[in-house]
Amino acid sequence: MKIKVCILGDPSVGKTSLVRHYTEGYFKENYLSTIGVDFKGKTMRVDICGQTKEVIMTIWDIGGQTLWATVRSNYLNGAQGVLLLFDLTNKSSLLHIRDWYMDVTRVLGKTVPISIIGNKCDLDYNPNIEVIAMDLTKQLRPENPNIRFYITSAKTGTNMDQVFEEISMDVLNKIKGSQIP
Ligand code: G3D
Ligand code: MG
Repeated sequence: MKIKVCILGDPSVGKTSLVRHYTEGYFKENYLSTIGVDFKGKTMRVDICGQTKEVIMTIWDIGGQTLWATVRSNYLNGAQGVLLLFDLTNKSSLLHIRDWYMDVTRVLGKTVPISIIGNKCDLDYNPNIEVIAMDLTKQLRPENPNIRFYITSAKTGTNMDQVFEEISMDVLNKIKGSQIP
């Protein structure tokens, strides 16, 4: 079984770093800025109804430039889970999360499991930004019950596994739920 997860957010918030650290197991400075789309896969074993199944999560890392708006629509198609990333040290990247959210729901035309992620928690940041992000998550929950909020560090790996494991479980549960007649 294969699932598709897209990661979106402003430039430089750490999308490529988070995906690479998770799928390749290390953090490296100076990645080339993502142009277009980068695909990464991760195979996981999950327990579905008492059976261990292999699930391949494909993570699509889409460049954040507005220039890529149409590319974004095309590549978001069929996304079963979405990670919206912002930088805890950059308030405007959080303020854009609502726009990213609207974009995603407009393109997909339905709600899918979404996680809002404040990245770079290894750096000093104003704790207020976390409060604002949690508020936003709460505001969106009535229309999307499968919305979560995390803080992560692509550098140290804090909460990284949890983010990817939980979004894949949410996606799988949603698939399972829709298969019940
Ligand atoms: P993007 O894919 O969202 O555009 P990148 O972002 O993954 O290219 O990361 C942008 C910059 O932030 C990179 O720095 C990267 O090393 C840094 N970065 C990403 N995640 C973290 C994190 O969790 N903690 C810290 N401290 N830095 C992070 P450079 O200097 O290479 O541009
Ligand atoms: Mg990138």
